[in-house]
Amino acid sequence: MKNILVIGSTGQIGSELTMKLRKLHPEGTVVAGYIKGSEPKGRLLESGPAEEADVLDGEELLRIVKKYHIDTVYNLAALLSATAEKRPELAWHIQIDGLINILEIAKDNRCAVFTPSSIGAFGPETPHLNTPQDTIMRPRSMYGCTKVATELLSDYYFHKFGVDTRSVRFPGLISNVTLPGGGTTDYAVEIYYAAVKGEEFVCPIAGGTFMDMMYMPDALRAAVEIMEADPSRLVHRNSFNIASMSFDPEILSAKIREHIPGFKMHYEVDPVRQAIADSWPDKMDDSCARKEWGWKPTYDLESMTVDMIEALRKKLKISTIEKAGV
Ligand code: AKB
Repeated sequence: MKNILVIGSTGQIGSELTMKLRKLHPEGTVVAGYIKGSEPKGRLLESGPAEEADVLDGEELLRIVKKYHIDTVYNLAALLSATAEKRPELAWHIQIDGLINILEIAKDNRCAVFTPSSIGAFGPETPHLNTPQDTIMRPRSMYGCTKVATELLSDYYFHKFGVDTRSVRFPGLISNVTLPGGGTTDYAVEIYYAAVKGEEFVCPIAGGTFMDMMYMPDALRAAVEIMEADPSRLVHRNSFNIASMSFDPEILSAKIREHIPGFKMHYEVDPVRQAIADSWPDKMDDSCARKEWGWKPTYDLESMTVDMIEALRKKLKISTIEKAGV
């Protein structure tokens, strides 16, 4: 029986991961942790317990871990890359001071911990094509600094104290349930909303800028599978490159146009996001994840685009009806 705490359960990843974990572990408990102001609603609230779980409040986290006999923590609390550039101290506070609170509790209460890293952990000196698992990591963004420190701290607590920490370096994640916010790769989500609504998309990332991207169902599976992997096979822990597709805004808009022929896009490049994107890999090599725990993506750009358009057409139609008060 598993008892899991998802910190950041109302965010882009958390809102879907919490529901997936509840389906996978009906006999256990999956606690939806949230911060004040972003309380869970609807099925997320109704399908299991929810607790205010601020990573900066260690006492509160400990109370939750003890109350539900938590054995695994998914720590998804983070400011994404563009927001972290605006509020660097807060990003460090949440991502690192918060992580230490979690790791200390995990050490004393024998919890496994998943804290995602990101393509943002790499920097301009990193090889951008087929970025190796083990390579130069000198990010220039605060988000990147926190992700490298997250990987190091997570490995430190494993080697020093035996805390079962594992993680993946997420590419930009594309999803249709909860919008991301403040990320460099957000454009690849927003473009689908604009296309389905029949709006022209203003792209903040320049044509020719390639980044790794992944559809949310694959990302959720990766988060679950790495935590279920046979530990004796893991040479690495924090954190694994995982990849499924790489594209630039031109390729993405052309793919959308195959399904929505009238779709239009023009560029208004955001210099902060562009500088971050330019420093990130174009395409990562994920062979270690494939070898050590059997990672394999299922979606490519075509199958993701078909699914995104269908899901958003359904979702936006529902919200139109709701707005109209029907
Ligand atoms: C961001 O753009 O900041 C995130 C990420 C790639 O980690 N989506």
